[in-house]
Amino acid sequence: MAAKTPFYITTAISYPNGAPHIGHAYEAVATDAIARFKRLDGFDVFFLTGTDEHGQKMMQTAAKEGLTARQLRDRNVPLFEKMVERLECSNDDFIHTTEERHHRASQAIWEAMEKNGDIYLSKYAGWYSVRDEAYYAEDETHLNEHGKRIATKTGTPVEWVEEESYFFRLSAYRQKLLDLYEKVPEFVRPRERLNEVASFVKGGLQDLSISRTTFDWGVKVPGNDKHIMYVWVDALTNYITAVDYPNETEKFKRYWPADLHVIGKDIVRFHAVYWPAFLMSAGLAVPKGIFSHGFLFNRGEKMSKSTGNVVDVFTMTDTYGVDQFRYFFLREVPFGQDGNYNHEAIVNRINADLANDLGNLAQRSLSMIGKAFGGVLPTPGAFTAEDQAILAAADAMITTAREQMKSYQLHHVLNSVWTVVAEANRYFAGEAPWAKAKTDPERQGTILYVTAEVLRQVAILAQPFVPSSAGKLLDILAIPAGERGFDALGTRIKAGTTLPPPAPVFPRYIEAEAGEAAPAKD
Ligand code: ME8
Repeated sequence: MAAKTPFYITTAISYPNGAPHIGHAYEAVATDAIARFKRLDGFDVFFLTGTDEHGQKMMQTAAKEGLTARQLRDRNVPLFEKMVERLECSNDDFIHTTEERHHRASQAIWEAMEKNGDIYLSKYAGWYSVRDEAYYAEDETHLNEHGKRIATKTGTPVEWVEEESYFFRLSAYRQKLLDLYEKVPEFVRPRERLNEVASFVKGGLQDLSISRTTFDWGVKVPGNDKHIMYVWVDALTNYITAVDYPNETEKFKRYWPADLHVIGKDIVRFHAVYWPAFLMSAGLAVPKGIFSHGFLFNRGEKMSKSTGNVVDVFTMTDTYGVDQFRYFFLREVPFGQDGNYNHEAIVNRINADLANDLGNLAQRSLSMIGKAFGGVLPTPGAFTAEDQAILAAADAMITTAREQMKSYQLHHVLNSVWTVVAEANRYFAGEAPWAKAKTDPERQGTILYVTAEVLRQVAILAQPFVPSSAGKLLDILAIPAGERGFDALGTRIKAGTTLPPPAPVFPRYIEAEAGEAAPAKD
């Protein structure tokens, strides 16, 4: 067997200063869908997620709640672990930046940058937003109507900071970064995001303040205990900590540089400017790509912990079901753009696409095999033009999906698969196998065989997006565990196999009566 190609993929690491919100959940499921797709397509995937536990934001929230940063971390981090589990993410590791391995890696990259002459001690005087954990130049801020200074881009309050600080010579990386963007145009996707970053860098780069002296919640600067690293230096380093940096192990050599960092659009600058500059300085390879997804809005409103407008992820998945939640967001929101959601839109997708289009087709065709053929998948006769057309549409899905996946167009992949589901429904209705039971049982068997084969291919391709339900569908099609990868798409379902009794895969969402909670869907 040929050696598998490695594929290292990460989410951003979340700040656990509150409970996980829908933005965190969205990023986790989108990244998981890519990871699962690649695994099914024969790649050796390493998928990392985790929590970003240091920084002033954690300290500030903790203080407000009368806790220490560590107590806040201990309370909230398990919720993030529970979230990825609940969402059925297939991550291979979950990193905590408070771990010892991570402190070691952060100090090692610092030392490597220092050795390269890129770190110097000076004094910082300027604006800082704790909520964004970001420094802002004066012209990136303004006074609001209450006379309070805020960051113009994000609307968060900024405070004046004046203290001794280590600096990273970011200004020296302007041309190297521009060369990188030019040479690797897919370094940041979607393309507009790369253009924004490139024009920011073209405008000139200031050296970056990378340490603070006024608190101690973070990674200590090697050789100077008074200083704590700027949280973004340590946060970005998580991506190499998880592959054993600073040890050049087999794992490190195999997976670094990462293939893809999946992040939200608000943190592109940190990933596309600071991160490659740190890595170049430390003599390490830069990641192959960054994908910036959009923001989710509840009926058009931005949700965040700070504005208090958070829809609880656990309540949502209890209400709609995990696969239903995953399907909705990955299908509805063009990956890379902002998206809206509301109850009606979610229910509509669940009932139309999942329960009706796919669920009913599976239920009707497989229970007909049960009744008319004793649950044994019939051997097909000669294929008609209609059979060949629907089989060809199913066979073509993988090529289309791979192409769409090259630019991580998850919503297009789902759209292509569900277009075939719609065609299969038209085929089934047009061929009317129920009407052939008495007149032409062989033809009925062929139609049911073809339908089962299309369902098999659809289920295999749906696995990255709706893993449990697609798994159930493959179970009732009696597809063995070893035949669920994309390499099995080139084969045909085996006639003569005894199928288990079909169980419903996608239940309908039924509105609860007023005053009652809606039923859990899985
Ligand atoms: O930024 N919709 O953490 P974070 C979609 N710790 N995505 C959203 C979102 C929303 N409403 N709100 C946030 C951080 N996100 C840093 C990352 S990585 C080395 C350090 C996304 O908890 C956001 O864009 O504020 C980011 O990718 C992720 O959730 C974590 O956000």
